[in-house]
Amino acid sequence: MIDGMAGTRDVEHFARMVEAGVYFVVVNGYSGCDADHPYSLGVVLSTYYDEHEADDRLQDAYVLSSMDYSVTGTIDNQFDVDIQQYSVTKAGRMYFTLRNNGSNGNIYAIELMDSYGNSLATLNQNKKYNVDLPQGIYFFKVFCSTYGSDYSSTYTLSGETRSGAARVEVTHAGDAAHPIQDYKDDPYWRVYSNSYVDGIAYDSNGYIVPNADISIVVRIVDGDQDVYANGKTDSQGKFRIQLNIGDGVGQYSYYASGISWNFYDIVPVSFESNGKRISADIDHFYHFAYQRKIN
Ligand SMILES: [Ca+2]
Ligand SMILES: [Ca+2]
Repeated sequence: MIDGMAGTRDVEHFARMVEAGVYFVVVNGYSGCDADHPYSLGVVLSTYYDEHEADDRLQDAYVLSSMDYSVTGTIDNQFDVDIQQYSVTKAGRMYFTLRNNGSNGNIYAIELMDSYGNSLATLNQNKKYNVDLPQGIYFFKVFCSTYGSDYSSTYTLSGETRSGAARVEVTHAGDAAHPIQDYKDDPYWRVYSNSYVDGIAYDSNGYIVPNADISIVVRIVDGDQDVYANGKTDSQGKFRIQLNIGDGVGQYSYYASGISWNFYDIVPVSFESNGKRISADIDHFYHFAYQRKIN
């Protein structure tokens, strides 16, 4: 039924779906003989397997076919491991999480492996990870670091890989059609607490970057703190990211003749992609604070 087992010094492990019946397991030495060191063999039958079984070896891995993935499964017995294969088609930063969906008994863990099955890292459940990876094929091995016999509880492995951009152009931000000319010194895009920022991301050669990671960093006056807003570009290299920066404090004011006083801040804005600062065609926003109507 199974042939071509890996010949290694490691623990060999496999799973197969079987019909009811009688089965035989034959153990051979892969090479040589050693009378002093016994092997041990364990077999377990499980009827609670998940839909992706059997996926316990690299060659039986369940293939994650899209760049954004989410797979839910169970570790249904003490021997079970679930292996997923994932292709990084363009070098980038992979973001992923292994979530424990409420099991108190099982503690899940994940091993990230290269295309040969060499371990790159072993990581914990319920944490967000990111790792920069070159193009290639990778494997995730989900297992229980502690198995609490919780055979029906599920884990969810989800993640994605984002490309790095080198530069962004902001095409629009806030409520006005154009950067506001009237205030302080330069024209600035006028943004509010929850404004959207639209733009395009490019690589260092000037080509648009689809699926690029984009973070907007606004240094607001209130608390003198950096506030991040994160998103990614679409297939055309365009992004649309919503800010969540609260109202400005009103360091400056502008008198709109006979109508109102507008209070605002001019705040530094910068951009990052996969954690690295990148260049941009703007460096400040007009950050609206409040308005006083003139009666
Ligand atoms: Ca499983
Ligand atoms: Ca499995």
